[in-house]
Amino acid sequence: MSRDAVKFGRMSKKQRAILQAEVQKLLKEQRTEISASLQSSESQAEQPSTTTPELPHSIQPSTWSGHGKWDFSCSTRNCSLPRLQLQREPLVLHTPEKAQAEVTIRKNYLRDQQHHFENVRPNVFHNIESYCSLNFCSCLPPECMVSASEIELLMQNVVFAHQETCQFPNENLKILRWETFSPEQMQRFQQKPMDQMWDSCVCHITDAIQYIVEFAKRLSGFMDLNPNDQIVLLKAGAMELLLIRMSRAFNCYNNTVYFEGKYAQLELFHSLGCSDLISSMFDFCQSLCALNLSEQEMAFFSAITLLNPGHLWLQEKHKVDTLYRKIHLAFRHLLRRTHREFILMKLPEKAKLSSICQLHLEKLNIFRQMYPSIAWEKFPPLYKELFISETETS
Ligand code: CFG
Repeated sequence: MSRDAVKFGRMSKKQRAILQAEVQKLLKEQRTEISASLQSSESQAEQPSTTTPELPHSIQPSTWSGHGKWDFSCSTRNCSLPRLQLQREPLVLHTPEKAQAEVTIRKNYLRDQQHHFENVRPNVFHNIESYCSLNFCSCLPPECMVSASEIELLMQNVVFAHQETCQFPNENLKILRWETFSPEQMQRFQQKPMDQMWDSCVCHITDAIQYIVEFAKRLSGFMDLNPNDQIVLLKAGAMELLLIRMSRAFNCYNNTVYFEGKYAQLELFHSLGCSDLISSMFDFCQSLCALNLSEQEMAFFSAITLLNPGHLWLQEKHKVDTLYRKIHLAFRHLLRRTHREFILMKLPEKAKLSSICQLHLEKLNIFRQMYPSIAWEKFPPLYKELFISETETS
């Protein structure tokens, strides 16, 4: 059976031609819209000193009440804006003075690092030697050889991108670590109707993904990729990065994850009707937690997971490949410096991450068959754009 036959079923040639033309038109429209918006936010990102960083609403100070609780309303709820383009208008995070102060601190930090790097001679020797050997191992083609200072800047870029978009400070998550839901509270979640539980989870997931899109946009080189490739990488990587990030909100000692104000055991998600998916997510977080990754390592693991040059649909694979290699090199340099090179062998395999994401797509499809209108009308546009195939979004 041909692919088209699977996609379109039995229909006349004429009917099929009409349908295919419609699908093509929709595909084209959607791609144009997404790429236009990714580009428009690119131009905003070009003036970091005059605009505040654009981050989702939920990062605003009011969301974290200071008592270790978040506001459970979903920023993506009933909002027509959040899609891959993120917000078109930058959201004001802090007062302009505070934002300016942050920019200054960051600039000074970068300048100091650069100064230190260029002027402390013994260090330079040491570093160059180490960069050279790493460059050599990574087998970069000569045109992609990276200078020591480029690696250093890349290292800072990846770490900053993560820090600035990590959604919750680690300290806040740690404070709440031992606050778990009571059996009665658990029961209340478990008795929720399936569609309602899906709805809130999808909403929280989409919120988190907005930060991931922002992380991608802040990675140097990502916005220089062609718009098709940016979308391909995000479609494939958003869920993977969410899983990696979720391990920050996972307590491996009692197997709980942060969910709506407290840490929840896997049984709490019972009414979603996908215990195999949830338990593989928990297992994944458990295995990642065992590595005790620092925030820097988490940042790099996220970046190399996102910039996977192996995707079938990439148009400029070589560009992604070069970026991937450079970031991998910077990662190895960081690990060498901190004597943590062994973790490279222990990081979860790509196949593990993709199989969980595949399972998510399968469960979503089952849910959509059960509640077609809910998935369609209530799920945030960004979630649909990422996880519901383009040919189905008509
Ligand atoms: C860590 C925790 C959260 C989101 C992201 C929002 C959440 C959802 C499953 C767990 C990236 O790291 C994250 C959680 N979160 C922020 C909230 O619960 C929340 C809000 O406004 N009030 O609370 O979403 N947790 C979460 C889904 C697990 Si799942 C169904 C995939 C096992």
